[in-house]
Amino acid sequence: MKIQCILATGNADKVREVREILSGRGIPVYSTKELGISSDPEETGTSFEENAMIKAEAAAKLVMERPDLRERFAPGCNRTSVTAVIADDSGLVIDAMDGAPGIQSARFMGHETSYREKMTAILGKMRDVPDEERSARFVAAIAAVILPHAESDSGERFAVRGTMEGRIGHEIRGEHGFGYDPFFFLPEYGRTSAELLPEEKNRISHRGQGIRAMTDELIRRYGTEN
Ligand code: ITT
Repeated sequence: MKIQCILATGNADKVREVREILSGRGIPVYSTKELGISSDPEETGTSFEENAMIKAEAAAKLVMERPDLRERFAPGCNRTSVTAVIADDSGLVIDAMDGAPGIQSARFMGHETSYREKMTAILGKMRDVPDEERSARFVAAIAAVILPHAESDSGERFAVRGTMEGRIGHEIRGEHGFGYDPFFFLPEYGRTSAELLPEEKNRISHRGQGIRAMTDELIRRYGTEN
């Protein structure tokens, strides 16, 4: 079956990265924004996976409520294509801070606070922490809700996870990426993830791994590469 994805996010950087990662696999990705859907459900889960599923389910519900989108992405009688509404819940887990900011990464110190301020505050807190105790990882859970093909079909759902290990550096460096990338140091590259080129980051990142695992799972369940 032909596979297509609707990416449920309000974060334009995630849309850009997911498109870059999926280009080449022939799977079209539509963002909720370009479909005219805006969903920002409360992230009440206690894990990345739960929150990713909350976002995917909320967006899938909105797609099914819009007659034009339902007809386009979940036509009752068409079994030649399958639409996965996918969502990413991600964040930075710092061991020396007991896993913070974790699932609170976007909300940490408030949405209005810039990432430069958030990173500066964390660097201050960790001033005396030696390198061997500065371990951290980016985590991305990618959840999928498969839109039903018929009234009786309840739609499958599942989630996968990707991680990228590194450590908190001592300064803010680099112009690429977004969020916490400029102080996330990758010892084997001698650079922060904001100093990697986009294709280098996508090759090793939590999101790259998560989206590739999700793509493999979709192809395994629903068909061949398009
Ligand atoms: P949506 O919920 O609409 O997808 P969001 O930005 O609110 O967008 P999250 O709740 O998943 O997304 O928060 C993820 C935060 O984790 C993100 O805003 C960054 O602060 C951080 N983060 C995740 N992936 C990152 C990456 O690749 N590089 C740097 N920071 C990242």
